Amino acid sequence: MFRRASVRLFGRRLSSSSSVCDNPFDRLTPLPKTGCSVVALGQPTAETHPHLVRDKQCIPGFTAEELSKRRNAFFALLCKLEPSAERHIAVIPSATKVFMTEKIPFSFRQNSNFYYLCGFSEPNSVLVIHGHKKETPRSVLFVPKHDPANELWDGPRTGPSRAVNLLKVDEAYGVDEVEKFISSYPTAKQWSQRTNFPLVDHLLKDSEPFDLAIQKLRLIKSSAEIDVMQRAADITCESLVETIRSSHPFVLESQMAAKFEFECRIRGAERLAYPPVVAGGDRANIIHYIASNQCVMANDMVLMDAGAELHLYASDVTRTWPVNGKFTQAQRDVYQLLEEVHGKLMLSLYQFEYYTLDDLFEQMCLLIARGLQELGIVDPKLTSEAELRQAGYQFCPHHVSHYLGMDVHDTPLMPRRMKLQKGMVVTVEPGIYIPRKNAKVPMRYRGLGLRIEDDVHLTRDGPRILSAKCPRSLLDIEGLFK
Ligand SMILES: [Mn+2]
Repeated sequence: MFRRASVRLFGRRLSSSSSVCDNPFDRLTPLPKTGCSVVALGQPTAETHPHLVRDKQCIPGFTAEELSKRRNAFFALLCKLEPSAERHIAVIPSATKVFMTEKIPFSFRQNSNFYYLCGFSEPNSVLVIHGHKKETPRSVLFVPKHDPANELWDGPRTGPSRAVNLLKVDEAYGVDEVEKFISSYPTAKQWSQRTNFPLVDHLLKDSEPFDLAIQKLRLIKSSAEIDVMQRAADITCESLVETIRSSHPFVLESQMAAKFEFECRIRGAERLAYPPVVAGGDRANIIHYIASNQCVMANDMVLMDAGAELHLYASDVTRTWPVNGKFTQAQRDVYQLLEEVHGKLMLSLYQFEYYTLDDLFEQMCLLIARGLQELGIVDPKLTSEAELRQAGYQFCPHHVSHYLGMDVHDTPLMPRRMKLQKGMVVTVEPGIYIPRKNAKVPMRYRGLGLRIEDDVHLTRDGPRILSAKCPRSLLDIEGLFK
């Protein structure tokens, strides 16, 4: 932006080679020859945003073929769920625009199911997948039509015909035609998702939710999805490292939250995947502490649970560290125990096919209780596993894991008591929480709250930690301050 010396301001003379397409990415990825003559759509394309969408992809990270395979697999699952029905019609609404205050929208995030199945990025749209159970289903997209007055404010819309070209759905129409399409559709088993899209809700009174089918699909990630999730995790890890390094006694939680978000966004994340928890000292014992408005005392640790979202895929990482760069002996005792628990859970994941997430949770509770017995925090007389698990649970009120994907708590209908499978991404997040008011434990441990959380891809060769780039061991964390 600042390197073209011949550009003068106030319209006097612009260098002949400068253009509105001049951007900081052109040194990384040359813009195509057609440059500015390419029509901008309502979402990035390989032509207009080559730094986001690679050749052969229709949306960042994914090809139209992959999206089409997802739709076919989704339809096949619906047919399997209701084999007696000859025809099926599934209506998948997009997210709608939500307003913060008069005419001021919240920044838009597409509905995950809708985007997973078709990749369309605009609000107020509907995807319909329909057909006979013995045939390949057809996909019809209903999207906002071109409207110069609206596009003046909100930017270009893709419109029906270009949506077909870009996303390779079978047909597309203006969204005002969806009602006619659905009401004139022959008798079929109807599937939909509960939504705040009134149009779709009143048309589909007899429909059944398709959530189970879509979540079954989304639970197992493709290699393209893993690529995006790996990049999201890398962004998170690099940003966490920068945030840890920049912390110091009396740092404000809000400064660390801002630092983290800044580091994520300059690395390409569109937003954070969830409001981060940045909790100094005893506040780490409030599991969903998101106020982040306090100052962290010199000898306190900070617990930070945060993740970048990249191309609608989440990462979710937690680290706990002393803001002065050196663990006290009490912090060290508990941190080392937690690190060991984390390590043992990761070892179990080498045989993930024999375990469920609930099994891992029970393991965590037992390991925490045994470790805390050694520290004189849990009653040494407890010996039965059931008693110990119960005692451990008192120090970690949350689960040790959830599935991760486009949503942070991804595919929530998939039970945590099902055996783990290749292709899943799960978090591993043991924690130990000792609120200051817990008068039953030795004074030096009161007010400590710790969690270590990583994102783990389960592969044929065992667990692969997507968030490995962020140091986890006590020594490595202290090393970040040297
Ligand atoms: Mn988590």
